[in-house]
Amino acid sequence: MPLKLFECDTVIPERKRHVYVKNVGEDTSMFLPMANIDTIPGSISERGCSYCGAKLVIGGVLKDTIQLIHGPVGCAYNTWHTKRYPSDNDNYQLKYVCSTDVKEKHVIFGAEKLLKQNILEAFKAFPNCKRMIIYTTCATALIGDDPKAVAKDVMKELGDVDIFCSQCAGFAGVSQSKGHHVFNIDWMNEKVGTYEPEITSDYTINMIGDYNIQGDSVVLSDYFHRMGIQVIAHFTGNETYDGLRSMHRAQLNVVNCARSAGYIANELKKKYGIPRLDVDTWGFNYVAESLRKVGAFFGLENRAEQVIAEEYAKWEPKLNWYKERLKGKKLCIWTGGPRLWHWTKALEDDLGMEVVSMSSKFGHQEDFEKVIARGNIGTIYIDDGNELEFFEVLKEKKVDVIFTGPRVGELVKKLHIPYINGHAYHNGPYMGFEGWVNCARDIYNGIHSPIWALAGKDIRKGA
Ligand code: CFM
Repeated sequence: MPLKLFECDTVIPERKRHVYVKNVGEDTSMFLPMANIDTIPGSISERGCSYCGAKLVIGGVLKDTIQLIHGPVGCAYNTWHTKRYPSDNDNYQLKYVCSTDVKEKHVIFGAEKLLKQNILEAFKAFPNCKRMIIYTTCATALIGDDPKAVAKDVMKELGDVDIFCSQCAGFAGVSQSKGHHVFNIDWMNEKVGTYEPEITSDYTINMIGDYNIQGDSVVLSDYFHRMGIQVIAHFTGNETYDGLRSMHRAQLNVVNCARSAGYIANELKKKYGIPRLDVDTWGFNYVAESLRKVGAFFGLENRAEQVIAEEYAKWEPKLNWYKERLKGKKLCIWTGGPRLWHWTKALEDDLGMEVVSMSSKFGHQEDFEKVIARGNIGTIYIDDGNELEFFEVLKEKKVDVIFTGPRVGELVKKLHIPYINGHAYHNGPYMGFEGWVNCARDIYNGIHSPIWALAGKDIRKGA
C-alpha cells in the first residue's frame, strides 16, 4: 500500500516512505512511515549513534558510578555536560567522565593494557566510587578488545568493586535506539538479581524509562511516596548502580519511555513475573490517569485521588492562565520518538494547542502507530527528518513554536521561530502537574519574547 505522501519539492524519492500525512477516515495502521532503518547517505539526519544511546541516555545517568569511555577521547565529548540529568548527590555524573584516550598505536597494538591501567587509575582518583561502567566505542570494538575480561581481572584484584561493560559500539545499529536495547538486555542478564534492597513498604514498583531530566524523577517519586509506594529502582533517573541491581524485587514495573526501556520491563516480566504497566508522565490528564492506574493495581485508589486533588488545587489555576493564552497556537514536535505520542494530546487537551508536524529521530513502527493514533488529521509525520524537510514543513504550515533540540532549534531561531528544548527542557522539570505548568510557561515565554518584535523579518508572516 503506498503512503499518502506529503507532496513537497524536497522529499526525494528515497525519503518518500518516511513521510506521511494523515487523512480523514483512514486506517492509519496501513500507512506507517518506514522507521528504524538506515539513514539515507547524504541526509542530514539528527540521529545519535548506538554508543550514545547506551551512555548518554541510560548508563550515564547513574549518580554513583564511574563512567569510563574506552575509545578515542572525542567519544567522551558527547558525554560531558551535554545532558541535564541532575542528582541529589551533588551531580557527580554531570561533572566527571573518564576516557582511555585511545591513540593510533593502541589501534595497532591493542588497548587492553591501557584499559586496565585506566580502570585502576579511575578507582584511585574517586576512592568513594566502587562502581563503574565501561563503554566500548567504534575503535575499540573494531580492534577486538575484550573489556569484560579486563573488568573481571580488576574485580578479582581489587575485591570491593563492581563493573558493568556496555558493549555497544557506535556502529552497532542505525541509531541510539540500539544502544538502549543492548544496555537493557545486558544489564538484565548480568546485574539484575545480584543485590538485595531494603523493602520498606507493602507496595513496591520500578519506575522505568525516566531519566530525571531537570528533576523529573524527583517529581514522580514524590507522588509515589505520598501514595505509600516504595520505588525500588528508577531506571535510571537519580539512581544508583546497586539500585538497578535490585529491580527483581518490585511488584510492578511502571513504564514511561517504552522505547528506551520497554525491553527491560519485558525481561523482568519473563524472568520474574513482574507485570508491566505503561503510563504517560507529562500533562495533567495523563498524569492523573497514570496515578489512578498505579493506585488501582495496589488497591490504593483513594490515595491516588488525594494526590491528584492536591495537585490540581495547587497547579490547575496556573495551567489555565497559560491555556487561555496558548489556545490555538500551532507547534511541531521534532524529538526522539516517544515524546511525540506522549506530548501531542497533552499539549492539545491541557493547553488547547495544535500539533501540525511530528518528526521522530529513531522511533520504531510501534511508536508511529501510537503517534498517528493520537495525532491529528493533516499533521505531517516524519521518520528521521532532515533539515530540508523541516524547512518544507515550515513553508507549508504556520508554526508558532517548535519542540526540538538545540541543533535544529538554533536553525529555526534564525527563521525567527522560537523553540523549546524538547530533550533537556528549558526550565524543567516538565513531568507531573507542576512540570506541565513549567512547560506551558516556557512555551508562553518563547512565543511572547520581546525579541521577536525587534527581530523584524518573520518568515511565518511572509515578511
Ligand atoms: Fe525515551 Fe528519553 Fe525519548 Fe530517549 Fe532521547 Fe531523551 Fe528523546 Mo532526547 S529516553 S526516547 S533517546 S524519552 S535523549 S530522555 S529527549 S531523543 S524522545
